[in-house]
Amino acid sequence: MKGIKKTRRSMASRLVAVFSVLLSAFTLTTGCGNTTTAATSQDTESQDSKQIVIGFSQLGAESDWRSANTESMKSTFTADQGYKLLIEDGQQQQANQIMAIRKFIQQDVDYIVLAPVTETGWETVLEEARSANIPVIVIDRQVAVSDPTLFNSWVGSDFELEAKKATAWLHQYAVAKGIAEDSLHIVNIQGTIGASAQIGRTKGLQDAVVTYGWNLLAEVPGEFTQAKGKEAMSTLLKQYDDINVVYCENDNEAFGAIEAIEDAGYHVGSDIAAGDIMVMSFDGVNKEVLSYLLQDKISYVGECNPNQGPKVQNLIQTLEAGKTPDKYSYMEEHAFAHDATVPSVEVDGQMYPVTVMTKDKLKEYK
Ligand code: GYE
Repeated sequence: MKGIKKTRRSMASRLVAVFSVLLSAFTLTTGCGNTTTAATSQDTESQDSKQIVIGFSQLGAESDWRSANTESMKSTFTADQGYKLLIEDGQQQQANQIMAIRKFIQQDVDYIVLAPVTETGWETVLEEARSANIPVIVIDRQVAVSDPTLFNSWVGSDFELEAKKATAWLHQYAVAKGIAEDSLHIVNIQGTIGASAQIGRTKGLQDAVVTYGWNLLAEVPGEFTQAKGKEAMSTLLKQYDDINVVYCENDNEAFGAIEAIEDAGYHVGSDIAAGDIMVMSFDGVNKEVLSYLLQDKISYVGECNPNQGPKVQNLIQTLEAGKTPDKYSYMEEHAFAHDATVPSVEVDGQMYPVTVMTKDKLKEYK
C-alpha cells in the first residue's frame, strides 16, 4: 500500500485492536529496557476515537541534540492537539528499535515515526509495518533500503552539506590567517559509526582533506557522547603531539574533547600559529556551546536543527488529508563562528553566511 494513508478504523475494528493489545500484554516480552512512554500501550485505543496515535522509536538519549529532538516531538504531539505519542527509547541498539516497531504494530498505532540509530538493517521490520498498513515517517538519520516505498517520508538534515560548510570555513580561515594547508594536523572524533550524521560529516572532511592537502592524523569513534569524546581525545593527545584541529562530529564530543585538551595542559582556541588546538563542532543546540564560541573555546559550530516535530506534524496532516507528502524534507541550518574572519562560505557554487556569535546574539537563543 505504497504511500497510501491508513484508513481510520471502525469501532468494531478498534475493539479487536483493544483485544489484541490486551492479549499481546500477556504474550509479548518487549525487552525494550528503559522505556520512556508518553502514554502506556493499554491506553492506546481507549478514550477519544479521533485521537491520532503515534509510535515513536527514538534511538537513544546520547546527546543534547537528541534530548531537544525528543522534546520537539513531545511538544508537538500533545493530547491538546489531538495526538497520543508513545515513545520507546532504543538505547542505541537497533534490536531494541526493531522490537519497539513490532510493539507499535501490535498496538495498531496510526503512524510510526522512526529515528534510526544506523542506516542499514531495516527492510524486514519496515515490510512488517507496511503489511500492517501503518505509514512510517523516518526522522533525523536515514534508512538505507533498496525499496524506498518502505517508508512514506523522511525529515532531517543534509549532513554532508554541514561538513562541506565546516571544511570550507576551515580552508578560508587558514587562507585568511596565512596558515599553510599542509600544516593543519586534524583528528576527527566521529559519531556512531554507520549513522547518517557520522557518514556525511566524515565524508565531507575526508573529501576536503584530499582537496586541500590537510593532514588527517586519525579518525576515532566517539559515539556522539561527552564521555567517549573525552576518552578519545585524551588517547589521541598521547599518540600525537602535533594536533592543531579537532573536528568533533557533535557538541557533546566537543565538550569532552575540550576537557581532555585542558587536562593535558594545552590551550583550546583559534590561534593555531600560537599553539592553540582548534575545536570544531556540529549541532549548536544549547547556550553552552554557543557561549563556548564567544569564549573562543570552540571556533566553528555547524548548526544541526533538532526541531523536527512540526515538520512531522505537517507530513501526518498531509497523510490524514489523503494526500502524498514530500518524500524528503530538509531542515534549515546555519553556521556559527567565533569571529568574522570568514563572513560566508562557498559550497558547490552557493554562498552561506557565517554568523559571528556575540553576547547579544547569545541572548536571543533560548
Ligand atoms: O548531531 C548528535 C546526535 O543524528 C543529527 O545525533 C543526529 C546526531 C546529532 O547524537 O548530537
